[in-house]
Amino acid sequence: MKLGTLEKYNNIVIQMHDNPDADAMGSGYALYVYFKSKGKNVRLIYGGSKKISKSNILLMIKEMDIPVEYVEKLEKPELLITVDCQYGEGNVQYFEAENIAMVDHHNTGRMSGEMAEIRNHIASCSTICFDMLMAEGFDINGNTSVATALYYGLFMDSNELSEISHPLEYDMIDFLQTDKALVNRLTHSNFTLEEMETAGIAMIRYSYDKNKRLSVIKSKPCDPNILGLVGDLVLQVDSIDVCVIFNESPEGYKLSVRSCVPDVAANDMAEFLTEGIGNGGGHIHKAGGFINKNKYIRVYGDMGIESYVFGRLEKYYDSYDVVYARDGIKNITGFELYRKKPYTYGYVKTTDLFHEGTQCKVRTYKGDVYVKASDKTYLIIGYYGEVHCLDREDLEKQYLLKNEKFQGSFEYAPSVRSLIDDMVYELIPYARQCVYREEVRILAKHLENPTKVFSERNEEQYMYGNSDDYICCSYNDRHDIYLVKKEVFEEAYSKM
Ligand SMILES: [Mn+2]
Repeated sequence: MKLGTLEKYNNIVIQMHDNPDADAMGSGYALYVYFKSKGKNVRLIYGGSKKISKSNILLMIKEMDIPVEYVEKLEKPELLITVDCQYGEGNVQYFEAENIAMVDHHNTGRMSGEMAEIRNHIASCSTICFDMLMAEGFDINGNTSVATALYYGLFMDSNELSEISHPLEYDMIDFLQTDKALVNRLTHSNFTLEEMETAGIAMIRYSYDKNKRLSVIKSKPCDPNILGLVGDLVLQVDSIDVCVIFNESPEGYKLSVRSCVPDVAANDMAEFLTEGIGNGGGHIHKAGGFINKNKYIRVYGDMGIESYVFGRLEKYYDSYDVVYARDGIKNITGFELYRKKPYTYGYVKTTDLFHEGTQCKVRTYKGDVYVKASDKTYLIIGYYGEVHCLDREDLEKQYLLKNEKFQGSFEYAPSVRSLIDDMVYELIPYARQCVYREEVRILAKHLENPTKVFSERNEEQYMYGNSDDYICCSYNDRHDIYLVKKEVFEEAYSKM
């Protein structure tokens, strides 16, 4: 969905979920300002049984001058846009409307379409609104309140930015010019005394598994940010390596995962705990997730959430094999020989974008890569849009370079920013085609069980594959072990 396409409507109501949080407010306010700037008749509302009472949200409204209205009745608008929630869900009061649009990051099973923008791998709805406003060329930084509101929405939905992982979110943080003093004040009026007590009680009632060095904590309903706070504290305990903390809200269960050991990545565990019933993610040490109550009931009926979490965690620890690349593959039974099909990569000469010597940061779906521009330094764009750096000599040795323009499209287009003046460029328009020279032969096998592979280069972090995927190793080096997703494998390799 594009915001521009909604401009054909004149009477627009933006509705946040009941008892709006910072993310709903940031999203709603940003869209309000956008449609106002287009000369629309627009209102920002929420319904439900109670008016906002949380002090940080009240402060946000006052300081940013957000024209939010609490309504019980609503005259049928031409267009109703729900933000940080989806029309018809339990957490958003029902109002009639001629047309309905939605912007949300919760997983309810609904997909994006002409009137819906749903991206459930994004930490906050504010991030999605940021991206949509940027796509319309809207000057977000021209309005400090809007920039700050969007930032604070992401900040609060990601446990103070600790649970973010998507490059779009890093872009947003880099880009927004916020009122830092206000964010600081908001951060210091976040919890009530009652919530402090809730956090204390949650910690007293921990449960602990000595063998797994795992602690699970169920807290009473409270601000979701309490979860991250308690999780961070609990992880500092000497006998705890992994902590899952969760609580219930009217629409579902919010959870935070913390881990300080390489064999459990917090984001993996959060994904596993919410699989099929919600959404989870983050990075290896800190992650968060949300379980949708309707979906939970559909799948697990009246099973108590505690039994679910414990059962699911038990399954998580039992469910995977571990492969250390340093040990190599000793038994090749079941492995077959494959050849890599020719695949066209993109390559870019760094001095085509920047002056010799410029320090720059390449942002990709798989994290940031730092390089110094020089005539000899080239960037290669891989299968997923990930980028790595090579010098001219190695590039020519390994790849056949062509002059044709490289045409790839990725979920997140890799971009480069100069660290000197902060100029950002997309990489793809500068990229030309290249093909790997050598015939690559590998041994591969369908995984039987979900597997974690620790590569030789980085034993801090593992690759995770489920039983659909393939485990591969280089024909010439049995220590060069990696996992490939089924759909990629079938496209990239053929049996010999
Ligand atoms: Mn949200």
